[in-house]
Amino acid sequence: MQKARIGVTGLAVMGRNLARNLARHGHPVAVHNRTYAKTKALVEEFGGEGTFLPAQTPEQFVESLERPRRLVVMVKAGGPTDAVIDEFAPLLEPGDMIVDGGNANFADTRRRESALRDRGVHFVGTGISGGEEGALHGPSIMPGGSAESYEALGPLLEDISAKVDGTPCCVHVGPDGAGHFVKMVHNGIEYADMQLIAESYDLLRHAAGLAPAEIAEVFRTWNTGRLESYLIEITAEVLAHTDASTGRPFVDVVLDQAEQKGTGRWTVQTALDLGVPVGGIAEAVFARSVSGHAALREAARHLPGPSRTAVADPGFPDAVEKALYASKIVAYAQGFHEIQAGSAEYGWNIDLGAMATIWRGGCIIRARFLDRIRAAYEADPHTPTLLTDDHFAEAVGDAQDAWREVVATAARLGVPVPGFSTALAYYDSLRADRLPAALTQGQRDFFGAHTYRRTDRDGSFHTLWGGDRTEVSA
Ligand code: NBP
Repeated sequence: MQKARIGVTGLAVMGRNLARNLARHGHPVAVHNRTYAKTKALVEEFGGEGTFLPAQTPEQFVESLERPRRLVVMVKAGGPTDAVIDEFAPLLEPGDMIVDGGNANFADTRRRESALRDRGVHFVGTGISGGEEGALHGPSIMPGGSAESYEALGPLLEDISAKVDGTPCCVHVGPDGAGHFVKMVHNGIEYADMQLIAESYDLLRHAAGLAPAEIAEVFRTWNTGRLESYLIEITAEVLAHTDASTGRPFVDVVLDQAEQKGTGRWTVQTALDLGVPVGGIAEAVFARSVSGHAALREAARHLPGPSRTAVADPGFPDAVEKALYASKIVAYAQGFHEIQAGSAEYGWNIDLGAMATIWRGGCIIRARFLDRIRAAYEADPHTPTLLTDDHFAEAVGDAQDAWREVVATAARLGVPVPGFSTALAYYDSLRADRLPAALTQGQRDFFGAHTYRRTDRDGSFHTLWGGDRTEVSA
């Protein structure tokens, strides 16, 4: 009986396309789904694309895989993933691998990896980005798990991943939950990137007074320069689109309430736990949240705003481009800081430059810009922030006047730019000689005797605020 090199269980959009991608690359692939109809439909529709071995039961599926078994799970994250693991794990033998390609929380992945390790089964939490198109034509793949499992899986995953300049967009990220952690931060950065683009659109529309079709042209121009990216490209497409039933710009007939599935929120929650400031990502998550609070917005709609409503400066779109580029550098610097902190906390030893390399293709945030980040980490793998890299420092330095002007204009005209503003505040906080945190420490010592350190000598101190205000060592 012919054996499959790899198997995919869970054949909704992602699993089906991943299985087809594997088959198209000449890898015999076993396919299974809880409901057999999906398996049958896949083989009937796409059987000609390669060798598919359909299985009706988990036993048949496991039996059809060559050893060590490579079993990819592409089901809904959360409970369904646990249910599938519980179903398949008893059928596996030491050395076999379960690859979870869903959007799992990295903490769940760590728990699952540890439980399966005790049984000798490798659990490989793997981030896969690029949506259904990416899964079919080449996604960006972020596998965690053991180095040993990557030896058996890596060549297959690299084969089906996107390629940029011949380099696969797939690399072993690190042990246990490292792959899903990095995928989570990737999605958080994606939220920030989308929010900054949305603010740029809003400014061009409501501050510069351009129509959606005109703004589409601005984005098309930007896409020929340093901002070139998949997200800028599709922004131009969406803005140029006309609604067929009304003849109005498509963007004007879409309800302005953004949804989210959770990875952006996890990125922020995790950043809070790690003590990493990721304001750009947090504001993006909050901006979606604000948009969704319909009753709150309705109640506040009558609140007064500024009387001036537009700018006349023809150079404004160029200034917005600069503000967007600078804010984007900040958001990515924050995301990479979070990966650096997670890697240190969990002992993953993640190569940050390699993450930028595998995000250059296949995934939603793919962009020319990522090559710059790769180069920055190549120049200094331990740089505390991308902002001090020569290229980025110069780019932000050149952009800063325009960036400040854009944020000030937005404030004057009442256009909300939480992403631009928080990015600028972060930049100014990092470069400040002195922060008002000194005052905060004084207040904390005053009301809670929390103590403070001094600039001129070592140790911790407390001032006797309720007494004669002398200072004592703490
Ligand atoms: P869904 O997330 O919609 O999940 C549907 C699949 O899960 C079906 O195969 C379904 O089987 C199976 N399933 C469920 Br639901 N409960 C199950 C259970 N208790 N036991 C066994 N199977 C169960 O599919 P998707 O959109 O293809 O996404 C798959 C994974 O990839 C998710 O984790 C998702 O977060 C992740 N992801 C998705 C995208 C994207 O663009 N869609 C991008 C990146 C990552 P059934 O057919 O029998 O109901």
